[in-house]
Formats: sequence, C-alpha cells, structure tokens
Amino acid sequence: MIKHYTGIIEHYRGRLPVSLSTPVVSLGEGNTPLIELKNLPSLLQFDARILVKFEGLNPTGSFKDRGMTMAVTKALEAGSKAIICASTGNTSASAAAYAARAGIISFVLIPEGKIAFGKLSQAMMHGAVVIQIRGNFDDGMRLVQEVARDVPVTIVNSINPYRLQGQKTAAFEIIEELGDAPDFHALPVGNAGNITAHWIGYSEAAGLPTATAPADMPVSDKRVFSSRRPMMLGYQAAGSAPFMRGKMVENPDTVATAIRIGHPMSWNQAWIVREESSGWFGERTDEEILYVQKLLARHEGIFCEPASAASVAGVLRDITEGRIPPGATIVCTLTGHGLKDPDTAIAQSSRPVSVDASRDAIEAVIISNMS
Ligand code: AN7
Repeated sequence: MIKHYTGIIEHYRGRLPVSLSTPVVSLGEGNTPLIELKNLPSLLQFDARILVKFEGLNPTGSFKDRGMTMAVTKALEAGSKAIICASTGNTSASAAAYAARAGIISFVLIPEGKIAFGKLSQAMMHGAVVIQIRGNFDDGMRLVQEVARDVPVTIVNSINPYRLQGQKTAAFEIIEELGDAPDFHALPVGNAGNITAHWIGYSEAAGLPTATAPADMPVSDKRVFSSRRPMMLGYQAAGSAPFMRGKMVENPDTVATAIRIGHPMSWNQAWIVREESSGWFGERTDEEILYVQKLLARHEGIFCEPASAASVAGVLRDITEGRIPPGATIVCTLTGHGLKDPDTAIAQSSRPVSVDASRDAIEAVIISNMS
C-alpha cells in the first residue's frame, strides 16, 4: 500500500506532544535521505562508514522545519496570532514559511549583512516582517526574549521546547534506516539545540534516561526500538566556538554564518549530551569547512551549506587523528542545503568559461577538459 507521507507530526504522532484535535501545520518535512559516502573513503583513504543525513532536503532547505512544524502547530493550538525569532537565517526562513501556511504573522530578527542570500529571500518571499538589526544573532536573541515579555508573540527559537521535540524525530528516522543507532553522530553546533534534540530522540528510542529530557512532554508511544545510543560529536567553526573556549564568545565570526553564534541557548544541555554520550566537541577553521563542503559537492554530488560541512570536516579529522576508531559507523547531519548560500559557493568555484555561440568553441572547451 502506498501511504502519502505528510510530515513528522503525523508520522510520529504517538511520540510527540499532540492530541487528535491539535491543528497540524505541516509542509511534509522529515523523511530525509541518509546517504552513504561512496567516493570519499577511497579518495581520502580512510576506513569508516560515513552516512550523511541530508536535512537540506526539508521543505525550506534545512532541519529547522522539523522543529518549526511542531512550534507553529503548538502556537496555533494555543491561539497565538504571531510568532517571532532571532535567526542566522534558516530559522527565519522556516518560521516565515510555516507562519504563511498557518495564516499567522511572523517577525524575524536577523543580523544585518550576515545572513546568506537564499535565506533572506525565503523570509522576504514568505511575507515575514524582516527586521535587520545592527548587531549579531546573540543581540537578536536577547531582544526577542525581552520583547516577548511585553507583546503577545510566541518565540519559535529552540528555547521553545516544542522545537526540540520536532527535531528529535531525525534520530528516529536514522535508527529505523540503520536498524539501530550508529556508533557516532556528528552535528554542526550553534545554539546546540539540534544536538540536544537528537540526544533526546536517541534516548527515547533506547528507553534510556537523559537529564536533557524536558519535564513535561506527554507522549503516548514509549516503545523501545534501538539497543543503544551513539556518541555525540559537536563541531563548531573556529571563530565561533564557545564550547571549545569553555565560555561565551563575544564577537563570533565565520564564513559559516548559520553557526555564527557566541552565546548558545542550549549551553547546559549540550554539556550534558557530551557527558552522557561520552562524546566531544571539536572545531574546524573556515578553510577546512569550505574545503569539505567542496569535497562533498564535487565527489559525492551532495551540496550542503558551509555550516553543515563542519560535521563532516570534524569527523574526517578525528578519523585521521585516531579519535574515531577504524570501521566505525558515523552519521553526519548536513543541516542545510548549499543553495541557501550561493555567494559562498560561487566565490570558491572556478568561473564559467565564456565563449562564442559556436560549435567549434564548445568542442574546443570539451577537448581541453578531457585531455
Ligand atoms: C545550517 O537559523 O541558529 O546548534 O537562527 O542553520 O541547533 O543552533 C541556525 C543554526 C547548524 C546550528 N547548521 O544548529 C538560525 C540558527 C545550520 C543552521 C545550525 C544552524 P543549532
């Protein structure tokens, strides 16, 4: 029987805090492919099975949609007329789209000049009220929390606990595809909401307790369907790595603008994840991140945004340095699509060749590239 897939809430209804009367707002998010890297292991000569969970294939091109379907659904259920978020880009794109779908207003605060063009175009096109602030994400996040105390708007950043509930479903999908949890799961870390959400998901699936689990999230389906949890690896950009510094970073900077975050909202939870999973944090330079973004695009046909490549860049280094043992199965989350940030992609690619519209000219190009 063919069943029409209608998003994570319908698919994982029993594992999420919804009831039959909850007005589900969905764009068919989730169910993203888990793609095993085929060419990089021999090219780079390493012995590990790396699978990438390509979250860039969600409706607005990032993992945020898993959380946003839940946050907007619950906002609507509570009678909210408007949502608000601060964002490095992807949250704003997702909030704008799901608000449009729900027929409510969205306000998005973004750092002026520091968000990728595709994300800005999404927020604008979906009709969000786009507020560019002369400040960074951390300033925006602080302002959103202040403003939401005074005016009736629902915050849909990951401090909204329904966001993590939606995002935990990525872990369920991975377990279902692999038959069990992988040895390692690597993610790029900004606010650390997603690494926390995955840990909640893996813990629920294995029937194991975690101190990151929210206190009050009634779910009906508590069946155990995995035998274990992975070690969680969180990678940051070197210029924006509060978890490596062990403290907040005041002026974070990186080409991976999605994770240009100095004051992570899920600071405490992320340390608990590291502790409970026996995992670790790492950092990679912008050069390493862009290099791996390009490797994935050129040799695997997978175009992710720079921030996403931090997960694979981190894992490749930790394999080389022996921190990840030979033969390990590793899942890396590719959090967003490469089309989100066309400027960065074009800046690091070779220019198109310009020729006359003649057969000779084109044949000359083909011959010179095949020899
Ligand atoms: C592509 O959009 O914070 O560690 O405001 O867009 O859960 O914060 C984006 C985060 C990784 C980090 N990869 O996830 C926002 C925002 C991409 C992202 C992250 C983000 P968290």
